[in-house]
Amino acid sequence: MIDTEEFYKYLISKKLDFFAGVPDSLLKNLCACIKANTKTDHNIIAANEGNAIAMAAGYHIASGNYGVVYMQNSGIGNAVNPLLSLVDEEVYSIPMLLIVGWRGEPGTKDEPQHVKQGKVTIELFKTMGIETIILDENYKSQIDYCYNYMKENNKPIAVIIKKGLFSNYKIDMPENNYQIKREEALETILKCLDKDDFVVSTTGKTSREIFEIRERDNEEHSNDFLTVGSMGHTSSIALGMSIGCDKNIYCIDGDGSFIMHMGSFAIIPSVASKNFKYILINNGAHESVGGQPTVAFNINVKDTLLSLGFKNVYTAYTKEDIEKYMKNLKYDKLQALVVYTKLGSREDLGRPTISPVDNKKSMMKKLNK
Ligand SMILES: Cc1ncc(C[n+]2csc(CCOP(=O)(O)OP(=O)(O)O)c2C)c(N)n1
Repeated sequence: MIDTEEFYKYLISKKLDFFAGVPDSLLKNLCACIKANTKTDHNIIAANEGNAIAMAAGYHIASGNYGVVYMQNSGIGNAVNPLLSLVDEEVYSIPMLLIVGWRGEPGTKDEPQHVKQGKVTIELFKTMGIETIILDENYKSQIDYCYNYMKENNKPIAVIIKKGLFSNYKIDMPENNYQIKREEALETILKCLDKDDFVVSTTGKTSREIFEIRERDNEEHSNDFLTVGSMGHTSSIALGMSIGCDKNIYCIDGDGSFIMHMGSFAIIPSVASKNFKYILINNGAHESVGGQPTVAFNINVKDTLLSLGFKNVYTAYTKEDIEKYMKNLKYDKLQALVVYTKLGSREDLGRPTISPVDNKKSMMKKLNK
């Protein structure tokens, strides 16, 4: 195990003091330490991992220093384009240190959405010509090596982080004054749906909670598409479904996911049919992976959606608000509901026990009969 604070201090001693990235559960202690000790314009929680690569590139161009980008290996997909067409040695040749959480490491047990990504993580970097180092207790010499490598080669280099590598660091979950928890909001939303309504729910604890609510209530899972991976794409999956059938499709999104691929909301109003219903659970944080803040409380989500072409956007703070506005969402218009919730989830929250393929099959059977 590595002492998280000592590791952070070592990075700073090497002038590796500009951070950008998307939080990850394996990096939650490191992310908490970076956040607690770094000024805000030197730790940018990015919309997505590709943006973080681009910020580190810009920072290097302007300062000559090397940026540090942290991400879960799921984020490699978002990062590939700027890694290959911006920072690659055959393009602008820009060095940066990548810190990558290794979910789905072969030989360990992990969730289905991490298994393939975990298997190909090292190979993906190899294919991109990016050297990888699996970080361990000898981190000082490994970071020295990375530093010299960046200096000599003007290329990115990645350190890969195994589960449990970083010691605990106090995680300060941001507080807010909202009244209900995400799980209570989800229970209320699900109760308001008809048997014929379908749900596409976002990555992280939202889908886990929906799964458990259905289990507890002895309900089937075939109406819920639990988007276990592919963070940020829930709204586009729901859009495709709403075009592919005439059922009401309720997208239940999180603010981190909404922001990750916000561009999709420029497209949705231009094509969405009236059966596309959007619900955003806004807790202002990446709660599922350690509560790192998002910028969702700084932006006016309602006005943003209205300006993009949504006809009505309702704002809910209580169960009663949700019940009231869920009735309105049934009308044939492009509408959205933004539910403001506090942070926190059950300690004993489980994970879906049906496989993603079985989840999809049962939904397709129901939709196509
Ligand atoms: C591309 C990608 N980057 C990062 C992650 C790790 N991750 C899983 S859930 C999550 C947070 C989602 O935040 P939000 O949508 O606000 O939902 P909340 O957890 O607050 O309910 C993150 C960052 C991921 N799964 N995929």
